[in-house]
Amino acid sequence: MSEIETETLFTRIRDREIPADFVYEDDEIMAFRDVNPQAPLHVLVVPKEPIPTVNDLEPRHAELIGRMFLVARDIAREEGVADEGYRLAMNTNAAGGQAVYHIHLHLMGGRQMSWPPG
Ligand code: DGP
Repeated sequence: MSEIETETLFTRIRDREIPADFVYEDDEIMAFRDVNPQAPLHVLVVPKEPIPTVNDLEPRHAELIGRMFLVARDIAREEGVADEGYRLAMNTNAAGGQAVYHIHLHLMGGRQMSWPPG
C-alpha cells in the first residue's frame, strides 16, 4: 500500500537536519527523546532505514527488529526504569495512532501505565 519514502522526519533527524536529543546510535539504529513526551521517560528507538510501517517489514528485517528491542531494554536499564517497568509500543497506520511513517518503538516509563490504552 505505502510507497517507500526515502526522506522522512526521522531520516532528517538521522541526517542532523533537525535537532534531537539522542540517547543511542549505531550503524543501523538510533534513539532520541520524543519531542512530545507522554511519560517522564519517552524515547523513540528508530531504524536508520525508513521502513514506513510494520506492514512493510520483510524477513530480512527480523534481526533489526530484535536489536531494536535490545536497544530499548538497555536504555530502560540506563534510565533506571527496568525494574519498576515500562512500556514498548509500535503504532501502525491511522487506527493504530501512527503519525510518522518511519517505524519507531516507543519506550515509555517513569509513571504507572494504564491498560487498555486510549
Ligand atoms: P507515532 O504517533 O507512533 O507515529 O509517534 C510519533 C512520535 O514522534 C510522537 O510521539 C511525537 C514524535 N515526534 C514528532 N515529531 C518529532 C520531532 O521532530 N522530534 C522528536 N524528537 N520527536 C518527534
